[in-house]
Amino acid sequence: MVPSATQRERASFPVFLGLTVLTDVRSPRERRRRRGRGTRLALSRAPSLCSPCAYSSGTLVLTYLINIMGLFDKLAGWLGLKKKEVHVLCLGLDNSGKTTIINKLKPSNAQTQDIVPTIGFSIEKFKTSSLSFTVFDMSGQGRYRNLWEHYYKEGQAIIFVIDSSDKLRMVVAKEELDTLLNHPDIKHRRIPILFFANKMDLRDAVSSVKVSQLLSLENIKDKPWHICASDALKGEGLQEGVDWLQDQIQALKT
Ligand SMILES: Nc1nc2c(ncn2[C@@H]2O[C@H](COP(=O)(O)OP(=O)(O)O)[C@@H](O)[C@H]2O)c(=O)[nH]1
Ligand SMILES: [Mg+2]
Repeated sequence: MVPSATQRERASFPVFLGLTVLTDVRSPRERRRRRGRGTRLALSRAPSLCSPCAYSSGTLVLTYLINIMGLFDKLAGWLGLKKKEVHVLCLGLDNSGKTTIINKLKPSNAQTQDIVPTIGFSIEKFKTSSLSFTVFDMSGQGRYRNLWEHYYKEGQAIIFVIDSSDKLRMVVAKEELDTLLNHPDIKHRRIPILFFANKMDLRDAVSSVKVSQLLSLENIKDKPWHICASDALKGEGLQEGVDWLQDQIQALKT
C-alpha cells in the first residue's frame, strides 16, 4: 500500500528530530531558554501544534539547516577562522572627525560619500586581520554627550577623537575626557584608549605631542593609551592606530 503524505511525514519526523538534536550546538542555557519559549508558543497555539504531524517537513529542514550552520560557525571559532567580535565606543567633541574616521575604516564599497552630523549615535562595523569591530559612533554635540555613559559598560575599547585645529575647544575636550576617565564604569577598568589627533592637514593644527600635553594624557597610568596624528580625509594615520588597538584588545583577551 502506498503511504499517505501524512504517514510519510510521521515516518520522517523522528529522523529529522534525531538530526536536529544531534546537530544542536547551542549552549545548554540557550537551549533551555528556547525550549521555554517553544513551550509557551506551543501552548498558546494548542491544540494545532501538539501533534508531531503538525510540524511541516519544511520547518524541520529549516531547523536542521540552521543547526548545521551553527555547527560550522562554532567550528570556525574553534579553528580560529572566525574573527573575534569587539565593541568599541568612538567619542570626542562634535566636528572632530569621528564619523569620517569610522567611515574610512570600513571597506571601500561600504563607505558613504556624505558625512552628516551624527544624531544620537550610529552603529558601524569594520574588520581588521583578526577582529570584527562594532563601533558605537556617538554624537559629540553637547546635548547628546550625556548618552555616552549608557554605553560605557558595553565598550571594550575607546577611540577618542580630537580636532587638533580647534584650540578653543581643547579645554572642553579635556573636560569630557576627564569625566569619562572618572566614570565608575570606566575608572577601574584597563580599557585601551586610542586617541586620534585628527585634522592634521589643517594649517592651525597642533602636533599630536601638543594635543597629548593639552589633554594631560601622561596622567593616564592605569589604562593602555596611544595617540596617533591623523588626517581622516586622506585616511592617514588611521591604520597605525587601529593596529595598536587590535594588539591591545588581543593582549587583554589572552
Ligand atoms: N580637514 C579635515 N577635515 C576633516 C577631517 N576629518 C573630518 N573632517 C571634516 O570635519 C567635519 C566633521 O566631521 P565628522 O566626521 O562629521 O565629525 P564628528 O562630528 O566627530 O563625527 C566634516 O566636514 C569632515 O569632512 C580631517 O582629518 N581633516
Ligand atoms: Mg559624527
